[in-house]
Amino acid sequence: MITFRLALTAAALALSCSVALAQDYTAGPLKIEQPWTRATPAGAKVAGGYVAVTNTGATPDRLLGGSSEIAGKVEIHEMAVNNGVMTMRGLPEGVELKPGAKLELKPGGYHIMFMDLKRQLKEGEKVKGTLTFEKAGPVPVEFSVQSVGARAPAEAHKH
Ligand SMILES: [Cu+2]
Repeated sequence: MITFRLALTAAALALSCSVALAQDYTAGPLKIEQPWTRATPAGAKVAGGYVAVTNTGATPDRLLGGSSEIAGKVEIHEMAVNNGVMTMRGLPEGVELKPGAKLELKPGGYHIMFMDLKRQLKEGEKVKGTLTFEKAGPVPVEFSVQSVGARAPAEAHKH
């Protein structure tokens, strides 16, 4: 009887979690919150990736880049407005994670750039990848794929 009830509970949990929700990760003093990306149109060659990283440690670290099953390469980029024009530039040195500070990679600012996309990204799926930090090293994460126009990751459900 107990086994039966457990199985039911597991099935209910699996159902309520079928939406691709963004997840949190930790790597040493780094708190990595809700990596996400957006669905892409057919034939797109690049996609942006977003995440928030809090450095709870006493020493700085750097987000250098990463890798992903869906991209030929993964870079860290910055969007900035120059003379009224939105431009994007690669940051080969990555971006600093100051002790005690939270860095948000989000649309319109710092972002992860998936280059040489190998396939189309579909809303609701999860994409495996790693984020590479200077000190914390490579950290495996999953990016949840949100809608084409999403500005933020889907809210995490409370169980
Ligand atoms: Cu970019």
